[in-house]
Amino acid sequence: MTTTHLAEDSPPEPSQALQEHFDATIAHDQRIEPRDWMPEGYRKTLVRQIAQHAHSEIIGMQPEGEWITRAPSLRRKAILFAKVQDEAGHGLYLYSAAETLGADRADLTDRLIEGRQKYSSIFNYPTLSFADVGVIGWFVDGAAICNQVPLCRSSYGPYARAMVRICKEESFHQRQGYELLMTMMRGTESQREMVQDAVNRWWWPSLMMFGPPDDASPNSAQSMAWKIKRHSNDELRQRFVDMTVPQAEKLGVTLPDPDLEWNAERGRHDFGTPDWDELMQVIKGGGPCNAQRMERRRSAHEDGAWVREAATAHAAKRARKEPSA
Ligand code: FAQ
Repeated sequence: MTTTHLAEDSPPEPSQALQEHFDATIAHDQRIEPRDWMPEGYRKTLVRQIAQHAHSEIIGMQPEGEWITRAPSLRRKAILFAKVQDEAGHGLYLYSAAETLGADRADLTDRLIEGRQKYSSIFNYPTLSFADVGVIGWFVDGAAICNQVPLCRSSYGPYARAMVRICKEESFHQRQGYELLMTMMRGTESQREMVQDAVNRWWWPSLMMFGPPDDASPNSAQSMAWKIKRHSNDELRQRFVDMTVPQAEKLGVTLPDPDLEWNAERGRHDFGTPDWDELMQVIKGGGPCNAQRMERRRSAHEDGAWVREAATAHAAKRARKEPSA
């Protein structure tokens, strides 16, 4: 097999055999691994999605993190600490997965803090009460599970394998959120009101997490053909609604959608339309907390510069001492 270089700055033309091997691997539901040839568009799409996902986990530490010092008991503080730490871990697995595609972690971080790469819209909403911590676990981790369990079968091996562990932890996060809300619902009237208020504020943004509707999703068709994404944005949104409605009934809260009702013919719930203009506004940086989230991320990155410098110096010293290590 040979490849032909057309120009210095253009990638080599793939041989037909390489393309056919890639197509057959996808068609047979086998995994593409870092050593395999892959089309440049496939690699770029993966770096885009995995980086956005990693950034979301890292920025996603902020809304709940704000409550660590204000958690109402030592037990709740320890649980929240562990959850936020898990999110940092998820970000690190995902940056590692992006590195297997040739991306550079420092460059990805620069792209985030310079606003050149996105992170999930959901993390641009404020956490106004401790009930928000429970609702984030229930809705946001619940939505993440619906979206990410199918990614465990994504065609790119390192991403799919990272998702297995991440999904296990997200399931635990969702349960802790629901358990917290159950506890609050068994409490005082004002605690029940706090839960309902948090549900009202987080429901629609959670539906928006799945992305724009299918007919306005420019990336879905190609990502699904490559089996990076296994289901469309609307299909996953529907699954989330169907999963969450009985949980809301059990909890004793009302989901804030007058159009939400069971459709016996479809065997699924009908529901109202999210405010897509709001989603676009938040994605473009105009959400309630975008500026604050980015400012905190930038200052955390600057504050951590000395750690990165020390770690690099230490690694260089070790390499000089143990050249084969
Ligand atoms: N927010 O053509 P599509 C979590 C962008 S992790 C911001 O449909 P695609 C854990 C999209 O990037 C949550 N941007 O795009 C946790 C694209 O822009 P581009 C993150 C959005 O990629 C829990 C454009 O709009 N999860 O929650 C959003 O096929 C609790 C057009 O959209 C993942 O990243 C949005 N909501 O589908 C942490 C999962 N939606 O790049 C802490 C993996 C769309 O062309 C606490 N990602 N955009 O300029 C995915 O499944 C997909 O990337 C989608 C978007 C479904 C998010």
